[in-house]
Amino acid sequence: MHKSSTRSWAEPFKIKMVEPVFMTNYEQRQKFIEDAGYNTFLLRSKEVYIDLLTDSGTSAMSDRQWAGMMMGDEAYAGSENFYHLEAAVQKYYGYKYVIPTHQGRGAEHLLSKILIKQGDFLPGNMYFTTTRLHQELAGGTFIDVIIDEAHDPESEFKFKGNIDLQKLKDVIESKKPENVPYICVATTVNMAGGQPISLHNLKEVRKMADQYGIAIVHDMTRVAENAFMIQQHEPGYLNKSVAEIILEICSLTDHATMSAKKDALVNIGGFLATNDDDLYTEASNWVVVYEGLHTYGGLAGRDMEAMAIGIAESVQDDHIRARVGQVHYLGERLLEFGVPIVRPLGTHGIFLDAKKILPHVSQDNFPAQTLAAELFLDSGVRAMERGIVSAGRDEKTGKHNYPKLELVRLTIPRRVYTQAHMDVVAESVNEVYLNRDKIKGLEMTYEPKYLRFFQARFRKL
Ligand code: PM9
Repeated sequence: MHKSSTRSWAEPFKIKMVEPVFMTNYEQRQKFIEDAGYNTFLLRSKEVYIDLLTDSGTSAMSDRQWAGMMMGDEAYAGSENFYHLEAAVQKYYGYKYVIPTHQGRGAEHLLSKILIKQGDFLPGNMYFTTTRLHQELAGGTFIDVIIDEAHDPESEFKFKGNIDLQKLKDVIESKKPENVPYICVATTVNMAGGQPISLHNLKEVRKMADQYGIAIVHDMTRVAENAFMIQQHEPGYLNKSVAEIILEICSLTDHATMSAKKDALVNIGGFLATNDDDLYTEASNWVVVYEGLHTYGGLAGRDMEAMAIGIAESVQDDHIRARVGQVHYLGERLLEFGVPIVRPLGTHGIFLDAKKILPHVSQDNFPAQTLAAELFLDSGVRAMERGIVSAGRDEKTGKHNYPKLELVRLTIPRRVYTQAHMDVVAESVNEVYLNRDKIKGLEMTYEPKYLRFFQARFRKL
């Protein structure tokens, strides 16, 4: 079933094994968050009740995947599981070659190293933290060419992941095509609030890329979720399966980086995929330096097997409908409470609009970081800052980057929590929202040089 239906999105699975979570009181949580420097990344997982930090590596694997793990062929070279993974990538994504990496950023590292030269420019549909850093470390500069609507949390436009073709053209012409090694296209734009790109827009981007002889690199971390949104909202796709739409998306791109810890339902793993013989040859040489041999890339055989099976499960319509259904259920509950969130609802999480919720906290006092800490204090729900802390500093001026979006991400792990958990999350967010006037901001006491959001520390003003 892949059409809109009158039936609820209920999960196409039942639960076979459970894992206890810990409930804490307010005083305990006060100590935990203070010890963690008001950074939810620095909490211990056992201090967390409902963990919505990320959907990365936090999925529940299926019985099929666990069975597959027992079939790990732990050979250094040429593991059978690598060939299963290769076959899955070819069948479900359509790319010719695959090089496994320990996770997404391993693939980003290899690709940036090979394709970017000092002084290059990389236009794309909004930055992602690790992706941009690898581009910068390789000598490149990322330029945001996403449509303006993506920066407006209230815009109801259905495809806020789209690229603004005029902005893209301007970048290519002003920087010269020879200095633009590729265009970055993310399917499901994480930092915009989990927003999809349309196939119509991607086809236009392909045309422009061909016109200038520039490649397209696909960040396919959440391609299945994007494909589901195309199926539901783009004219002409309601009768296509998610699997068919994924193949069409991938066919419009040249190379891909994948964090399999998201869509592909595994706890660790990623890959670089490409249709290009030369890039494959070079990447399969570099991977030996940084990750491992090209037939394992930092992964155990069992991890590759779980990934191959996870990829097949992730493209099923029933799976993706329930996955997005659960995220939207949480979003609808928050809308009923009147909490300001990014619209339209994203597919991997719900994003609270911290600028709107805490207008009295200036961006220099980290509204989203503050809100995430307050939510933890209220209920033990852990969320992630996606605002000025994540945006980091400008490489050249050393000043904070001031993103328009100042968001707290409630990211839903796949196949992990129940509808009742979502209710508790919505109730707690509402509680914090109702008491928002009393909330004060934070100041940073420790700032790491790279990807500061992971390890920065704060104190309450
Ligand atoms: N995303 C996330 O929580 C994990 C850590 S970063 C806070 O959203 C995209 C679109 C991602 C992504 C990771 C990566 C990197 C690339 N692209 O974490 O290295 O969302 O596997 O993937 C995280 P790895």
